[in-house]
Amino acid sequence: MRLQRSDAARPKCGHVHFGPGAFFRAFVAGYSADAMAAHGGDWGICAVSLRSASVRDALREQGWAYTSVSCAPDRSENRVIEVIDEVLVAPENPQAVLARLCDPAVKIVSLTITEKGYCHNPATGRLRMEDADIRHDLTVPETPRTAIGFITHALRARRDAGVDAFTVVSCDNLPDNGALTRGVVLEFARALPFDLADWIADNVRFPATMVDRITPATTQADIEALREATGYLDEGCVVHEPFRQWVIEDDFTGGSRPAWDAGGAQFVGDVAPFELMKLRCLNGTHSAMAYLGYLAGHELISQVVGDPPFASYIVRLWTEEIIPSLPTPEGEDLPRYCDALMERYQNPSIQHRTWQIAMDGTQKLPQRLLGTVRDNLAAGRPIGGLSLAVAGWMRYVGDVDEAGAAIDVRDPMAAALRAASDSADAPKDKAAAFLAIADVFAPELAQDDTFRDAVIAAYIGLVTNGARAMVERAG
Ligand code: CS2
Repeated sequence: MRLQRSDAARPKCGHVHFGPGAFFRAFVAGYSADAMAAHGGDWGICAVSLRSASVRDALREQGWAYTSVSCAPDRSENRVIEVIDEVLVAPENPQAVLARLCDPAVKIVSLTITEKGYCHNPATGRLRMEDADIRHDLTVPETPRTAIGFITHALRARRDAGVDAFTVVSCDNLPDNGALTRGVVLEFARALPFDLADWIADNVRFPATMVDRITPATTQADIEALREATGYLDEGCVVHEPFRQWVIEDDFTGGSRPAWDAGGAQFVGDVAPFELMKLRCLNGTHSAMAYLGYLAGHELISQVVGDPPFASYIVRLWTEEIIPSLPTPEGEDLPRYCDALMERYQNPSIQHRTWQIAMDGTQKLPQRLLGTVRDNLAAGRPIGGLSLAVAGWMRYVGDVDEAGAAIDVRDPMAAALRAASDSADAPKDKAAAFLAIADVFAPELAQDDTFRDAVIAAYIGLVTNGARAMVERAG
């Protein structure tokens, strides 16, 4: 038997979301369910996939309902979420997506499209005008391919029809994600032959957010375990930790938004300190563990932190290099935040693969590790642990692990990484070739002697001694 949606009344659609993957279903949709359970409202969600049809195909027969499985170390809880109205697959019917975005009832457009979905240069935050999909979207407005193209063309249609703008809510792990999204949308709008950018600048709100819930990709084993426990088949289920935190800048067009605070979302004036805390403490150590842990043969994050030298390395990264770089957000205590993080990483019920987190490193490194390095260099603080993580990334994207087996490197810049790796033989020259990738390393950083020396030495150390030995030294 397949999971079926209940007969409860369906909210009308007021929200379009790009990126219907596991994180959206475990996070944004859950908060919307809480908001509507507490206060009603027509905040049903039209979810849009920019590529694959798999989520649509999994959810359609279930009336778009699915199970959110919350896994604590010792127990799990299932909750059926019924807030999705439909899932559109953009490449199959881009006009349907545009039509939905132009519906005056739609007040919110949110995004979990991952870092690369913004088509920006990770080192500068600027839109990559040379991106093939952006070029397409600039010239063929009827059938956009990117979220940026859909949003901007829909905003133009709304303006022309005299319909109010929607609010654009980025929920990706990018620094100042609201301003970044606004920046790329405005750059895109300025490159169009319509007078649109000023209207967007004046009328569209792009609140910043900090999002947090560890949600590994759903596996077949998760689907089977849920079937065992419930008796129904749910191919759209998501498995995540109990913890969640959503901090949102309270800046919405006409104040129109779901009461996400009913589920505990925090509406604040300034998200930046929260975002910095989360990106550097959580995502920074996640990436460090992904590269170095994978190289040392660990498949899961819980195994990485279960290996004592890794646990001490991570604690040392927090206490000596990351926490000193951060302002304390209101209501937070940074050492306690990191203690809680360690417990979250240890959760044995969360099967989070190092390989999954290692993906798309070129898009992640700047905000997760390099910003901290830059701040520490300016303040004369240590960077040894961070440099080892950066060198770990270089070693990882070099294609072979320590046992000589090929690594399946997934990155939109895979070709440039391969070219850098192939351009030299000696480890120190290879590391230098990676440092020369300007889309990742801003020139001031790549030319900083302290950083260069630390990364090159760590890279040579990794080649000579292996990841675990280097982590042991650093901890
Ligand atoms: C992870 C994040 O895959 C990754 O790169 O670091 O997805 C992480 O699990 C989330 O940001 C947690 O909120």
